[in-house]
Amino acid sequence: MSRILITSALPYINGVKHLGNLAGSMLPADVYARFQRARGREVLYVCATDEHGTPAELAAAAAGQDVFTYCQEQHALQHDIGRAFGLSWDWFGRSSSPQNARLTQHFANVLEDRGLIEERTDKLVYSIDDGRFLPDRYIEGTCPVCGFEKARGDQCDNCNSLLDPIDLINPYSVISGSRNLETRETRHLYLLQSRLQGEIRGWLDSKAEFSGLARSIALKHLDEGLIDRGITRDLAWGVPVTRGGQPRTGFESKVFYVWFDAPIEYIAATEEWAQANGGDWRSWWREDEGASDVRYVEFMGKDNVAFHTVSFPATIIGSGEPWKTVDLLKAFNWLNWYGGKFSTSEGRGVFMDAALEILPPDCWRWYLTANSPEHSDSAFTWEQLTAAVNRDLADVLGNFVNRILKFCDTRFEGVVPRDGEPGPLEEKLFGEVSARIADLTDQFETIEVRKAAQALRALWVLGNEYLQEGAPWTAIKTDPARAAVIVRTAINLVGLYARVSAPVIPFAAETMALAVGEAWPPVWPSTDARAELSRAPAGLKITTPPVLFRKIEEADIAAWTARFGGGD
Ligand code: B3M
Ligand code: ZN
Repeated sequence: MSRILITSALPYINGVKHLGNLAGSMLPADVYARFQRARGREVLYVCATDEHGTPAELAAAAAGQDVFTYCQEQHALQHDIGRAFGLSWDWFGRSSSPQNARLTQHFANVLEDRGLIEERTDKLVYSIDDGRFLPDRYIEGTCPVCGFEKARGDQCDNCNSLLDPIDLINPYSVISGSRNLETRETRHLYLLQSRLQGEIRGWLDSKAEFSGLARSIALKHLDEGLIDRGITRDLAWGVPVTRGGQPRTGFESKVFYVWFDAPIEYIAATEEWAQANGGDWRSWWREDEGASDVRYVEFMGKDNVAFHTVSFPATIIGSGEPWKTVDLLKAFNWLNWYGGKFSTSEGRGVFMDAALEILPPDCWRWYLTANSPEHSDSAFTWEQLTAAVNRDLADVLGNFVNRILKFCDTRFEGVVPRDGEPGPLEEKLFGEVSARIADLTDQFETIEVRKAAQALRALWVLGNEYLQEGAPWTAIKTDPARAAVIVRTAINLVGLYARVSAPVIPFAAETMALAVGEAWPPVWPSTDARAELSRAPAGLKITTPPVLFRKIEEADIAAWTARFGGGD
């Protein structure tokens, strides 16, 4: 498999995302994409903003903007922040694109032609004063389960029960506050997932590579029995409902449900990318047009798994057309915030924009990778962040790099020395480095995020041990040739570290690469450490970058705790 398609769950448009969103989808997807590009594979990493649905309309209203302008601005903002974090999307699209509208309408039509979509009559809440239906979050009221007074139509944020708007006690319109509500009949399209039960289960059984978490969530839904799903809503903002290219009669004031069109945007974003870059999107998505040699990997938080193992497969498998489906679904647990959850609606936690105000992107990328909420929830703490930055990045990696480059600068005029031959200490190093590269490559290849971070750190540690044992600052007084070998080898280690660290800490990696004349973008090393550690030749002029990682101090933590909370 030389072509790899990567998607990360589409961040919702209603505001800058928090670190939990980053840690559980976009960041690991980016790390994997960077690794595979360095391996020489043809990678396409697409993502997009998820722009439809009631939360977008409500957030726009709260911002005093029309939803079109709101989405445009928020998309640009999320794009810029993602780039500042080093997210190397090949395309960051928008689910409100014309490409997505066309594809969404296409799928609905094909599914209906195959008898998998049916019009049904629903009883929904209608607001007489607002003159409209109140789907999902447009209605609030008292939770029938726990009595919480601000439960939303689709879910109670207090007890997490999934709700039906008509079950709310004492409901009111979120638009006007009006309680002058009644239930009215309205027609909606249903995707008959119950008929696809057997096919979806068979499909899931054929996917040996899903993470355990992803599989168990999918099986739970299949064991409970798939239910038919309403795929339209009484809303103005979204993909219009058509039949045969014309507005569908009786659906003129309705659109497709956001969760119907959002995953289709993975395909549409590829089409957006192709149109902007002259690529061929169908060769990535159609088995009959070349996609049979594509490996498709999805990254997402566990709350999105059901939509990707049941709903989206139902859409594309149900179409009967040869669409590419996911080969490996990597699901993540939650990154928690001091005993609670990060929360966009309550502004709790650290958000991506604020994060970059206080630390460089690599610090966050390393911390969130090393402490990934991969096999269980993980908890953000300022102490852990400090340990990751100060111990791993500053003391282990940064110290090694700065120490050896400085030593070369002061004792060898910044030129890689020529003298001496590798001895037993180098032989030992070559053996250890070879084994560590093999381990790291395996962990990245199988997307074991935390283990990859451990393997990477283990490689960094070897450099410090080597300098400690070799002690070039002593050798230079008695045996300059010996010191030269050590310096030459250690400078080559810097180049190697640039290459293997690049997926996780691309900014520092580039600085390291440039300092020692290593190629950029990086090429992944073989497991032949002897060869990989002789790339920087004698006579090469190196440069000494400023300190790679600044340490976090007590005063920083005090200021951040005051600003963001936590630590109490
Ligand atoms: N937008 C994630 C969320 O907002 C959702 C993912 C869509 S992936 C197609 O929770
Ligand atoms: Zn409740």
